[in-house]
Parts: sequence; structure tokens; C-alpha cells
Amino acid sequence: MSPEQDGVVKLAKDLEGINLHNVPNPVKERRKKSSKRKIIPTSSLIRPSSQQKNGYLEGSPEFTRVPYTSFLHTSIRSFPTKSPTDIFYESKEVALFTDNQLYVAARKDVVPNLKKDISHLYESPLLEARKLKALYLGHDLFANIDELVPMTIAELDTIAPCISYIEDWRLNNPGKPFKIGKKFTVVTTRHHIVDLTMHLFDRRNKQKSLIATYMGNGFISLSRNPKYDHKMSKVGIYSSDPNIKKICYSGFELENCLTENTKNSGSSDSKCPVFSIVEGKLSEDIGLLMRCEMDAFNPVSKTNTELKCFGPLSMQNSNHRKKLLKTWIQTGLLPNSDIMIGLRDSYSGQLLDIQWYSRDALFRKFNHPGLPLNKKEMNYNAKVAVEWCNHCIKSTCDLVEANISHYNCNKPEPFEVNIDPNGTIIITKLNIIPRNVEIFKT
Ligand SMILES: [Mn+2]
Repeated sequence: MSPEQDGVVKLAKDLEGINLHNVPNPVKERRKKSSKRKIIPTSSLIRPSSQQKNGYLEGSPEFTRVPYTSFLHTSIRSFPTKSPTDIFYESKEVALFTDNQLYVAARKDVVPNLKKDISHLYESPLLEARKLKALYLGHDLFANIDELVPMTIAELDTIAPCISYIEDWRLNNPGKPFKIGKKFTVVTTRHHIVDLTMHLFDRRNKQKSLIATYMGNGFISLSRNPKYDHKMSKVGIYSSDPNIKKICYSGFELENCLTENTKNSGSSDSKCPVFSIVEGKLSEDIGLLMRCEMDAFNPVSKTNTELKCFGPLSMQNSNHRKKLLKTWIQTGLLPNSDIMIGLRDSYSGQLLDIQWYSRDALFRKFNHPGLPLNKKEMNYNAKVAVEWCNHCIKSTCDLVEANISHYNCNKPEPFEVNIDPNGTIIITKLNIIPRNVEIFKT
């Protein structure tokens, strides 16, 4: 588990039980049990029906919430034989960023490469795979826990790599406007998108909160809500509980164990994170510029490999299915990704097995009709997750659009975006730009 994800998992867990003071009573909406596609009901709780258009008025300054009922989705029981379509209809890696420096996307030598034998694990038959990983099994994943220097909350959340990429792009394209979507370009770290998406599949999450800042000229940045920083600084890798720390640490140790040192990792004690900058398009109108932390690159298959360290998995356990859905979403945001899971013995910390998955194979593991139906958490349905991810981003853009003073405003306008336990997305205008919001030129 990378510190990036870990922070997110813990932050999400931590949002439990927090009530927002400025959010009106949530509209009680029952999720339909029907397996058919939903129909948009007019939500009379929002405004008089004479003014309604799909439950709200577009462009109206009073448009501050998107009710859950406007989310149309596939049946939670439907499992296509093929992995659901990608989250973006178009997406590409445009650059790499590490140690304050930008590199072209092809410079995979700055990414930790998988060790030679491990890089051959993909698609290798069982017997051969057994030989390839033999050397690594039994490795103590709790071994060097004292050497760990975790990323700070600010490092975890910075979009500096994206800003650096935009500036570089402008230098190379003088006079041209940088734009991914015709209307909006959302600049964000990957974990915010993963986090929004997982909201629907985690009943422990009471609500989700983010800062969306309209920077002008169609740029929207997403940042964490600093209101909850005090909670985040006590969880996950920052936790004082030695057992939680150990489990979080094992993810880092797995990365060290399976990858070669890169040139930039020798200089200091802690590994310098490497980010891929990804341009994704949700629609012609909405584009994203995303910072994705990378674990490893496979020089043989030429894929980005996401490394995960889990305890032994059982698909009868809904939390495990949730973890795999999260991994599937995460890897769906970075083009050309596959997954390698290191299974640890929770007590001794020994590495028990290393399993390789394509995204398709992973999808088939947690999404098939033979598994017990979990209605409360939308059956961890991957297709519904893709639809919900699209819905969240689109709704955020719609809400921002309806509440900004002007498309070409020259002063950043910050908003708090919350998703309540019922899945209603609510926007609140803020008077002050939170201190962690990174301002950039548009
Ligand atoms: Mn990872």
C-alpha cells in the first residue's frame, strides 16, 4: 500500500460520524432494490416543480445540490463477461514527475522498475511463477519499520506536479491556451477521484468532503478539506498504534522488496515518490489533469504495476471485495496498469505469496454472480462504480458552474463539496480560500 492510498483509506475511515453543520437535513432517499435502470423522479424537496428540469435548474445560483435520485446506473446484479468500459473515454500519460523535476512520459527509468524475475511473473504458468517468486517468499515485511519516513499530509495532497506540467506545456506552446475539456479541466490528485468513487461502496463513510476551487478559465482544482486534517494526522501510517503502523509499513517494504533502486532513490533515506501526470477526458466538455503516484514499472511487459500488500483474501468477505474494487478503480485512472498483490501473514509479517492480475482478471475475481449479493454496498459492482465516478465529477463541475461569479473570473473561488450518506452532492461557497489550496495561473 502506498502512503497515498493509505492516507486516503484512513481519511475516509475517519470521516465516520462527522456531521456537517452547514448541510441541511439530507433528503431521505431510498435506494431502489429494482435491478432496472432508474428513472429520474422530480425532487419536490429541491424547488417548486414548475421550475424543475431534472430536479434542478441549470445555471441557477440556487442550484446547490444534486440528489442521489438523479444518478442513473446499471443493475448491481449485472456482471458483464468483459471488464466494464474505462472510466475515461480518452486518457494518456503526459509526463512523469519526481524529486521536483518533470520528465517526459517515456522516461520509465525514473520509476522503480520491477526486479527481473518478478517482471516475468505476469501471465506465467503456475509452475514457472512458483519458481520466479520462490526467492521472495518468507521476506519479513515488518523488517525495516524504523527507517520509514512517511510523506506529510501536504506532500500526499499536492498538485505541484500538475502545475509544473501546465507551466512546462505553456513554455513549449507559447500563446496557446492549455485545456483538456472544452469547458472544464479538473486538476487533482488521483486519490480524490478514488475516494469520491468509493463513497457509494462504503457504508461506514458517513460523508465525504473536498475543496473545489474555481481558478478561472475552466480550471477547477480539488484539494482535501483541511477541516479534517486533525483527524488524518492520527491515522494510518501516522497512527501511534504499532499494529496499524506495521500493516501500513508492509506496503512500503513490499515495494522495496520487489523493485530495483532508481537513480534518484540513493540520495536520501526515504524513497522519493514518483508521479505520472495523466490527461483524461470524461466527455468533450470535462477533462482531468491528474497526479497518480506510481509504485512500479514492469520493463518486460511495459506496464505500470500497482503493488498492494494485503492479508490473505477471501471473496466471501465484503471488505476484501471492497479493497479489490478500490484497486480496480485506482488502476483504471492510470493508463496501462496491472496489479501485483503481496499476501502477508498478519501476525509474523512474512510474505506468503505474490499474485499478478490484469485489471480484467481482478475484475472477475470480485465481480461475479457466484458471490453473495451485498445490496448495502452496491454489490461492489465495477460498472456502477464507473458510472458513479462519472456522476460525481460531472455533478461537481455542474455545481461549480452554477455557483461561480463568472467563467473568466480572475480571482479563485473556493467551494466545499460534500457527499452526504444518501449520496446527495452538495456545494457550499466559501468566503476564504483554505490555506492548503494551491493557486496557479490560468
Ligand atoms: Mn500501491
